[in-house]
Amino acid sequence: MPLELFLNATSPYARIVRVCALEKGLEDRLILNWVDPWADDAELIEVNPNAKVPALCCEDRTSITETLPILYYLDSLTERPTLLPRESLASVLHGVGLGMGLVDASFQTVIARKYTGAADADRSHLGKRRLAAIERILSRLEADTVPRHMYTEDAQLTLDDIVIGVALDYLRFRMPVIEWPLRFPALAAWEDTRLSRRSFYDTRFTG
Ligand SMILES: N[C@@H](CCC(=O)N[C@@H](CS)C(=O)NCC(=O)O)C(=O)O
Repeated sequence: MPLELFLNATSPYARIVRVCALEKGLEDRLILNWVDPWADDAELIEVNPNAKVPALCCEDRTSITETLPILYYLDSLTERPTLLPRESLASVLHGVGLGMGLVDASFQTVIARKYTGAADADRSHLGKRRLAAIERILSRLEADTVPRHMYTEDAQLTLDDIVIGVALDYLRFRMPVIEWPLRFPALAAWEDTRLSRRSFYDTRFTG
């Protein structure tokens, strides 16, 4: 059986997994099962009782839920390229943590706005904390001296490049008024070439 990824098109979490699968050269071993996680899809719930995407069915039909364990598993499937190089593990995971934090704060903001209205969501105690977290993480990423790979065709990306890259794209897609590229020039220069990378282009957010 091939690997089976449950996903939807606008999920930043699922996109991170897809980019990683492409970077690992796993596309021929992977089938994509498009589902609506909000529709109580029985097949998804069977694989993930938490009813969230992404969820992965492995070749032996073991299911793995949650983005980071899925990424860890995908990275283990081939030795090269590795998304988690041992020699720079701490700095890669530093970026992965910040990027996942940015995804979480942005996605929760988008969902809260959708279900309770933007004004109420953003004025709530939790809403203010989420927006403040987005600002602080962007500032930290801008100031970070950690070297990241440019998205040129021959670069070997690591997991931090992928998670932070998708997080920034998600903000641009769902929260454009933040205008982060205008306010954080180092990040903007870094991400400038991202869509020339096939894994990012083929999985770009649309709609
Ligand atoms: N902690 C999870 C978050 C995944 C998540 O929230 N996925 C969203 C789509 S972007 C979802 O499926 N939401 C459906 C729901 O919350 O019921 C992960 O890291 O994978």
